[in-house]
Amino acid sequence: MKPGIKLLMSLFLSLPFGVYAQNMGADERKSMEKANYAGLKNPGNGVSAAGLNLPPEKMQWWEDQKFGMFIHWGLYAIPATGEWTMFNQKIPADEYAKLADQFKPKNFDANVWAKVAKDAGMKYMVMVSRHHDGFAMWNSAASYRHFDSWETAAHRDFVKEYTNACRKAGLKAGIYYSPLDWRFPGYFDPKGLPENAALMKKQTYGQVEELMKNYGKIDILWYDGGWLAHKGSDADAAWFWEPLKLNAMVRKYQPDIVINPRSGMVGDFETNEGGAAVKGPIIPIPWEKCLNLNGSSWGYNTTQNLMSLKDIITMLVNTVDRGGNMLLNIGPDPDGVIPPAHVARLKEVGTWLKKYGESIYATRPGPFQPVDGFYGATQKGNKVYIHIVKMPDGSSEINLPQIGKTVTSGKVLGGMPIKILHDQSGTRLVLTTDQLDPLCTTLELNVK
Ligand code: H79
Repeated sequence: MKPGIKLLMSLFLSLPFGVYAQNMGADERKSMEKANYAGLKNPGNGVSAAGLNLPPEKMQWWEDQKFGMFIHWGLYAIPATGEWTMFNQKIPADEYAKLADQFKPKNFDANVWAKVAKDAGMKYMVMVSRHHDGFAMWNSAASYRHFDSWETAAHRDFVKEYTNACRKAGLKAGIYYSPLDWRFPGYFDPKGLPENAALMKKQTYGQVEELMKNYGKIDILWYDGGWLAHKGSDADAAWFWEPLKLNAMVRKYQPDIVINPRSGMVGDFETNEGGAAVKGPIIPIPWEKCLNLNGSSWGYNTTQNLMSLKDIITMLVNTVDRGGNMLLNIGPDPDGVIPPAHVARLKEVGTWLKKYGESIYATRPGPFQPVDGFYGATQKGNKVYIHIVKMPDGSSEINLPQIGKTVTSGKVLGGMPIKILHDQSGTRLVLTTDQLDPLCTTLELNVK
């Protein structure tokens, strides 16, 4: 083999997977999406059209964020049994609508939410503008039967207050929107009740347009519930919602907005929902884990299953080490207040990130593949960061495989040097037991 070709080949082989993934073309991405990645539901499913998805270079800022705040807040905060209360308890729409008379939060302040997010080390927010119950949290002319926070007791535009607060705090602003609306019988029987279903669709187009047009630059559009008749996938319902048409309209107002995959159109990123552990190899396409800080439900719930700090940090590093962002949900109470215990827990996360954020933000996964239940890695420039979520009992060493790079030195991030030994199988990192952190031992390595 010619030396030039050999050099090229070895360069290619030594490229960490994550870096390679960032540079791949649309076709390559599509075939990767079709692969079966742990935790991702139907990756790559949905309709697509040239130019409707963002090119990889326009996704870099999103991939840099790593940690965001999801907010589920609406009428369902009042019964405090979760955002599916209307459906689960079979409450008729007229009955449920009465909650709007009581929804008059005195202590809601979006700037406080933004501060809680910032103090937690979060870089973006995604607020539910309208969940499946149909109640719009803004001044929505397109709302069916004026079911919105402007034309009811609250008389406030929460989307406006929220988007303003995001920008003031320097946080990226995301909006969650549910295409489906349980108030429409046509949702449950679109073929039998096509006129009613068409009304629902008209509302969706009108409301998405309002959200994209009236609130300045929106960074993320997070659809959820593009199903029909309460079955199937979002992609199965694409014949009805016509997501290519819907999102072409979105791009007219917000050309660079990052769109999730739940409108029935292939998304700019993939989603992994729920509290299940993140496992498996690096996922080389943009993806996001979303889950609840209070495991009871997304909306405010008086039943508490608050995640421990250890669980949050483990979830975050397991996600980031596999190339994902983590969107952690809070459910403020009917008055708009985030429960104090939740604020305190988020603050602890922020304290951890102040110290170890360098190993998280703006990194890419690799060059070492994660080992489930043990460690994973991120990289940035000539630095590699190792997150040890659990050292095997009695051990204080890691054997890293060969990667075609040399680890020249290493230390506990912000702490003391560690011992590094090289042999044919790879690199051995030897720590002293007092260098082990039960929360997450984070190492910083220099590589060449
Ligand atoms: O907003 C939060 C939840 O309320 C919402 N997504 C997060 C972000 C959500 N709730 N449930 N789900 C997502 C999954 C629900 C799936 C099912 Fe079905 C609904 C199973 C049966 C009914 C989907 C629709 C699959 C079949 C029909």
